[in-house]
Amino acid sequence: MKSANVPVMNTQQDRYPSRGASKAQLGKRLDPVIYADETGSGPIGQDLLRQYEENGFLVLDAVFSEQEIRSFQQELEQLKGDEQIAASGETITEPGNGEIRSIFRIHQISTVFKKLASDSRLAGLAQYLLNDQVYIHQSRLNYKPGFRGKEFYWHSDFETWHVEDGMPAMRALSMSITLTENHDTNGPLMLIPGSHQYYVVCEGETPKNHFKSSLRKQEYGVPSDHCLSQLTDQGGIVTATGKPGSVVVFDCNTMHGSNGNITPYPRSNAFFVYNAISNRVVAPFCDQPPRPEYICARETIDPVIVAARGG
Ligand code: 6CS
Ligand code: FE
Repeated sequence: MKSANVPVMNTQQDRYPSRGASKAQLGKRLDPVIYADETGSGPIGQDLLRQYEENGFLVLDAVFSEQEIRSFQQELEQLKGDEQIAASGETITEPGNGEIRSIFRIHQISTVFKKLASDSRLAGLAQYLLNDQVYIHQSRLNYKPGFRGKEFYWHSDFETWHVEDGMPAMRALSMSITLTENHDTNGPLMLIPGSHQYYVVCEGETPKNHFKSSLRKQEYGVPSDHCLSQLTDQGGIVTATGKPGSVVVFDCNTMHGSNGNITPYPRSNAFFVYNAISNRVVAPFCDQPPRPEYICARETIDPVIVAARGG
């Protein structure tokens, strides 16, 4: 049995090679966007389904009630002030100051967010779009505090999850729930419509313990300027603004990022990443050891039991 700290290079055929000796280029997506069996009726109508397939994301407004939102916001503040979480080594702080940037594993450390992760409005929709049972690959709160909240540079989550976590195919999606108002000024999520149809191959070797820097400021697994320009020239840039309680559903491969926040108003969101059970991670497609469990579920892969809305 190899010890955990010896890189276990994946010998499986790599359908989405990136980094290492790769040259920056726009590859093609090899997997469907919609896996749903569209013969029956699903939780969203045909128009939203087509929009998701074409753009790679959907913005759903007013999904949660005022009361639900208040409970999420109280939990957001409670977790931020939790000394045990701060000392856990699993919290990411903002570059340049100790302010909380991200807290991971919220579906495990918080009763409120554990319930939210299995809510049918989220998990039920994920199961439908991915046409499989789903598990939480990663969950997190991104606080993006006011005044000095830093950016999340452009990236495809899938490129990181494939290369560094060993996610085989594009059969996963993220749901971002707005917890504070996402204005066009306080660093809202920006997405490039249609970018999910290209696999953006990145250059550079994945550094050792890359997650220790990438979650604060990502410099590897990011598109070249030329590739990014090709995507934005084609698809433009959409900012996902919304009041608390709205949901952005985005495909694992949709190119996205967000600017810094110098306004006094935090831009805090909760993210749940639903991966199809049939797409569980294998060994990383790079020569680094697997990332820790709080960033990528590997030991604990439990299918989400979808609960009735708010149930
Ligand atoms: O490395 C990751 O898994 C994380 N990085 C970003 C910027 N988005 C996805 C995910 O949270
Ligand atoms: Fe991301």
